Amino acid sequence: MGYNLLQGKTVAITGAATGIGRSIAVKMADEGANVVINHFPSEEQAQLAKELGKEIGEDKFLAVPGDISKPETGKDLVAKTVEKFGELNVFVSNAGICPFAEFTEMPAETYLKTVEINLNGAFFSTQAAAKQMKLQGKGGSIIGVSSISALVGGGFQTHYTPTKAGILSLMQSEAVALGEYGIRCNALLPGTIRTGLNEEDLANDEKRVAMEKRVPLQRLGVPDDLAGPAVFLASDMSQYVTGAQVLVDGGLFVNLQ
Ligand code: RM4
Repeated sequence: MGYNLLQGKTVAITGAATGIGRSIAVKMADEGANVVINHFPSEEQAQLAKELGKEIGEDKFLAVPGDISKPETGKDLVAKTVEKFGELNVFVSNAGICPFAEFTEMPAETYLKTVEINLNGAFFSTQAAAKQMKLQGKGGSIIGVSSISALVGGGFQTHYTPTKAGILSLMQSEAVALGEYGIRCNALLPGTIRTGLNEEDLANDEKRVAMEKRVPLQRLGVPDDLAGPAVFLASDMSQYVTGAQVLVDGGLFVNLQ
């Protein structure tokens, strides 16, 4: 059991049927929060969401399917959150894709889909969350899951890294726009975390071992490594923190060896 850091709070998390979003959902529930998740509308994701609901407890959980790239999805997620739990206190914009691709051969569709889901999805869903929090007049916390890729390049991620840099910048601007309402906006910057996003990429043992060797903590991250920092940014423990970026990368960024 946690420390009740989110007791009585209601959180909504996008892309949370798997990976980092799922780990954040479990930890926030453990800290006493009601948890609402968005997930891509597919049978597989719906089943994973159902299993998550059983783990968290149906009375504290709601799954709302929807394509996060569409403006109406964020609005629907917020509306259903308020309908079941009465308010929204924390919003985690986590949904994202990273189909690794060679730059010069990348189809336009790959670039456009990545921007639409990662950046447009973050903009529209956090806009809907902020509107609700502003209406409630009780402040709130918005967390954008950016990435170490906001700070460094990726040879097969020319479509993806700009979206992660955009999410970092979005949190900085939302922090300025929403400060007067007591709504804090911060970015989480995961390093190389083993999730479905990079399962194929890290299946290459040579690349995986090379990545592990570059990390001062001498291991790649796992989704649970993001849960604690997310709870910190969601809770009153970070009451004077807004517009900030929290690197969760085992020291990878500072190790240029
Ligand atoms: C991160 C970073 C990792 C990669 C994931 C998909 O931003 O680049 O190395 O595995 O994206």
